[in-house]
Amino acid sequence: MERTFIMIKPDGVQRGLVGEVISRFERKGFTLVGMKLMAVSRELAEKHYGVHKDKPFFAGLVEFIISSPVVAMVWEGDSVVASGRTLIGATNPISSAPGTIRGDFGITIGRNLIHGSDAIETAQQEIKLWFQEDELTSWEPSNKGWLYE
Ligand code: IDP
Ligand code: MG
Repeated sequence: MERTFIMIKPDGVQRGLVGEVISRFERKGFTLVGMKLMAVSRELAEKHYGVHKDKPFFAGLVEFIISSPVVAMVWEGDSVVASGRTLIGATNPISSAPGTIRGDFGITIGRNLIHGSDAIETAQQEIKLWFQEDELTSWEPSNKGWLYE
């Protein structure tokens, strides 16, 4: 089963949207296998966004991510990486489709509420970066037969 790393950023937590985000992944049918509220270290934030280290927004992005707690999660399900990105919406919330998390709740790119892994390989790296193996729990949802044929 595929897994993806989802993080509710400081703006999502501060704006009281944790339940809203979890609810959207739950009602889609995905399975939560790990979750923690945490203060992010500068080292972790820099590693997580390492691919953007030469971009002009990198320093501000890192400051933002470490400024207030985030909720880190791992979700599981068929095609959850791509589908998670669809639920989240385009990077810039002003042009994210209505019905997506960013489209419904965000305005500017630097406060776009949520992170989701962009590929299966990235997801595996990010899950390893953010979670210890024993912080993830595999379990069989009792409604699985009603979600998958
Ligand atoms: P993604 O989160 O949709 O994958 P990326 O291009 O990987 O988007 O950028 C990572 C994060 O960096 C974005 O979610 C956003 O918070 C921030 N970011 C990207 N581009 C800009 C920008 O032009 N100004 C400010 N922040 C940006
Ligand atoms: Mg990205």
